[in-house]
Amino acid sequence: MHFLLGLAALSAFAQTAFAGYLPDKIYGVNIGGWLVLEPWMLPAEWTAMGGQICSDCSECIMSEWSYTKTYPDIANEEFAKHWSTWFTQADVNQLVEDGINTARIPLGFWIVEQIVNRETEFYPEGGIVYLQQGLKMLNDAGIQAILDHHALPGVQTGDQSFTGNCTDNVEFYTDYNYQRALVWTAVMTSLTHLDPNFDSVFAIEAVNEPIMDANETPGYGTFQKNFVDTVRAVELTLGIPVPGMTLDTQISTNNFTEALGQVANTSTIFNSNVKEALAEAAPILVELAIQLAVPAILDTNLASGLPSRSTLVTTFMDINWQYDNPPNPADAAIGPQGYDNHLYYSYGGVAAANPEAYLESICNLDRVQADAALGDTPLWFGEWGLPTQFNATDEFLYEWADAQKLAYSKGAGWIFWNFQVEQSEMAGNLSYIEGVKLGYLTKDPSQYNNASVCDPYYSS
Ligand SMILES: *[C@@H]1O[C@H](CO)[C@@H](O)[C@H](O)[C@H]1NC(C)=O
Ligand SMILES: *[C@@H]1O[C@H](CO)[C@@H](O)[C@H](O)[C@H]1NC(C)=O
Ligand SMILES: *[C@@H]1O[C@H](CO)[C@@H](O)[C@H](O)[C@H]1NC(C)=O
Ligand SMILES: *[C@@H]1O[C@H](CO)[C@@H](O)[C@H](O)[C@H]1NC(C)=O
Ligand SMILES: *[C@@H]1O[C@H](CO)[C@@H](O)[C@H](O)[C@H]1NC(C)=O
Ligand SMILES: CC(=O)N[C@H]1CO[C@H](CO)[C@@H](O)[C@@H]1O
Repeated sequence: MHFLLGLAALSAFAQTAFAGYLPDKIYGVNIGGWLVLEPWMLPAEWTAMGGQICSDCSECIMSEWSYTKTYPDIANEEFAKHWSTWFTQADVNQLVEDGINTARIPLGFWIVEQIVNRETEFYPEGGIVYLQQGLKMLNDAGIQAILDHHALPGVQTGDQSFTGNCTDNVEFYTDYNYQRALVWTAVMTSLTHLDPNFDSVFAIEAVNEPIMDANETPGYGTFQKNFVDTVRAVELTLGIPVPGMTLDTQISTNNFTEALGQVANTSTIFNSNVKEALAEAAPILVELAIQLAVPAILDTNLASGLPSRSTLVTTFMDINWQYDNPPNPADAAIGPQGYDNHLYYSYGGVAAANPEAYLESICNLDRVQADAALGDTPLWFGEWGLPTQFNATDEFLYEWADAQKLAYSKGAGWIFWNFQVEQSEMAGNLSYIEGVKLGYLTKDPSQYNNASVCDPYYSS
């Protein structure tokens, strides 16, 4: 049967399946510290595993890379324990009770194990199965998910555990690593549309926190376009309508991975980077079809409702994340796209280190308008938290939570960092679940302890 005709015939009976659906307002949490382990968030567990904590993370065993290099024989097993205990059904139940509608899931490139260069790159294996299970829990709970490419091949920013390898050797902004990120993107887009466990995924984020100085991110604008094209190429191959784009390949198979190969071989609407990514993703998906038990990858007649699915929301850090004449991700958009900005006051450089200055700053935040003026809308705040540079009183933390939620809700909403942290002094005030228990964060995330908190601070 002809691939596309087969899908069209099926669609009449298909149930509605969702992708690309943006909640009215995002009230979200990050599932951080899970599939990208940041040791500072769980120092007791990390040191019990054999890791170390030091002030410069490149100087000790303080990243997944250095841990796996040090303990090659036990890393997979130790991480499997972590993956199965850090984020559980009990956590999902708690998030439902707390009214959370969105989860941003930080992922490393190594979750697609086939793109890891095992000679030089050291990462645990097996995470993808836990991702599938976690997404199923979220989907069953009605919580939507963003797949966040948080730790990029080659490391996207220096000296951070959150890139997987704490190093000043930043190599993401090269052809080789951009290409691997596109393969990752093709694989994740395919799984999202073909594995029912991924049904809760509505967005895929290209690059978490690239270097802010655009002079140090050569080729990033081209990558943005290739990222969107890769997502859309997979979707067109599946028969999912993409606004303003038509596939020029006759697909003559129900075997999706073979169809990817046909598009890679004959399409003239995608460039060679995108087509190579499709071709490289195909054999990886054949393996994942078996590992994750997703028969629809090999026979899309088994996938229901593809034509009724909608395109994913491609997502980037906003243009104002960078300076020095950055590329505008809005120029890459084809179909629905979202923008992410992160704001932490505790590192300094945003406002003077006192409560009044913090409130004056956040209450007059203009990032949503500034981005919208450049086409970067809808904007959500994909990371924020309650930490401060001073010893905050409880009274201030109530105001600080309310004022930030007010500011971020002027855009598409907010995603707190993090759903939980280990209960230790080091990681204080970063747990959403704990913050709700203590009352700083309201039980209903759309509410405020005091919705007038900003009134004395508005400057106009
Ligand atoms: C990872 O970090 C090590 C140092 O810990 C460094 O030698 C290596 O080049 C880094 N790899 C990448 C891809 O940055
Ligand atoms: C589907 O196509 C792939 C090539 O991409 C091939 O390896 C696989 O055997 C095919 N599967 C089936 C069930 O025909
Ligand atoms: C694509 O082209 C390559 C090289 O000519 C060929 O080996 C492969 O079978 C083709 N794939 C498909 C799916 O047509
Ligand atoms: C916060 O309080 C702790 C202990 O009470 C103290 O050691 C520290 O210096 C204080 N920090 C600031 C920034 O005031
Ligand atoms: C809410 O905040 C405003 C502004 O600071 C204040 O005037 C008002 O008294 C507060 N309301 C409550 C119930 O605390
Ligand atoms: C959850 C948490 O750690 N809350 C703490 C935040 O900071 C205030 C003030 O320092 C503490 O009182 C809370 O216990």
